[in-house]
Amino acid sequence: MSELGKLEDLPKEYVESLTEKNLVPLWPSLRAALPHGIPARRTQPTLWKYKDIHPRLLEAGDLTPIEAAERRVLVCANPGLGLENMQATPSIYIGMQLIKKGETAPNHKHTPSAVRFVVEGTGGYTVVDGEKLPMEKGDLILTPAGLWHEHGTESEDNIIWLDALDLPTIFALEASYALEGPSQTIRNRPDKSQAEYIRSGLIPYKSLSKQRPAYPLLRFPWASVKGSLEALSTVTDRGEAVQLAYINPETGQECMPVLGFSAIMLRPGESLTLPHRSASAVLNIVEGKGQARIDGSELDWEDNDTLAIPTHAKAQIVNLSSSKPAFLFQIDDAPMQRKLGFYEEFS
Ligand code: GTQ
Repeated sequence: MSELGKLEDLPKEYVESLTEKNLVPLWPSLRAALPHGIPARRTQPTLWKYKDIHPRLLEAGDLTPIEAAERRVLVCANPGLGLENMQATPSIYIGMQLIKKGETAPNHKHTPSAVRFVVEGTGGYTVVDGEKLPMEKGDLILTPAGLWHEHGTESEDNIIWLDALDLPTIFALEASYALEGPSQTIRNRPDKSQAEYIRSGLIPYKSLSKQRPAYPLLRFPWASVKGSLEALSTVTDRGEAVQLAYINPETGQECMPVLGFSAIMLRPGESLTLPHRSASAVLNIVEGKGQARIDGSELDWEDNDTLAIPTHAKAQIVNLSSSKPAFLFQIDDAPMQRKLGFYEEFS
């Protein structure tokens, strides 16, 4: 392989003449833009402990009224990517949001797509496109690009959830913006996970003769996800992933365009090697105690902790309990990578 020419090798006057005309020579930067074999990665394997986040989020609840925050969120920012850029991985934004008794986070819509994964508290809700979606521990709520959404709570409790957004990509495209609107009129009926899409394999018959809706199911209750993982675990060999993908029940495809969502069960004492692949990911621990080994970093996790896995990382997760299963929620950018045609798994 020949050595590429450096910027210093070029006459100063020549480089200046280029700069003046907004031109740049490629070859001094080619290897940085297209490294051989593996991408250049700044993302660090990172753990955000819930015991560090929780008290500071409550403090934010005292310091900043909801009216002054609009969304009261502490962002899990990867130190390798610059905290100010608010990226857990290059494509995944993660925040922890608090709503206190009696508060509402006002109605808005935006170009990034978001999901909410409930961490703590009962009685919360999000209204999406007129549908009131209950939020209980472990429930996944979708707020796709362009749909109105507002949050609130009807209990005495605080409610805390994890926000995952494709914001870094939409922002990089200079396409990120929001609109505010009046509070939505709520349709007085159960959400679709309780009526139209109760069981996998069954969809409303009328869907067959229509264009399939882009976002038919906006809520995935944890109780059914957990029960499904437990059932799957009975037919899955140890060391093989007990993992379920959240999909669009009308199309069988991933439920959001950029980010993908799945739930993982680790049986007592089980160790799972995650696929070595091109996607980055974030894990949130629903319950359990264990360790993640990511590219040589050892991170000890427990209930509600969150961790970042860089692209192309070698990662293993271990349930350190010998008696209890562990349950994890995964966010990754595989859907976008697949659509762009470069998703890879390495053996
Ligand atoms: O709740 O709509 O963490 O718009 C960041 C941006 C949450 C939200 C975030 C948002 C929201």
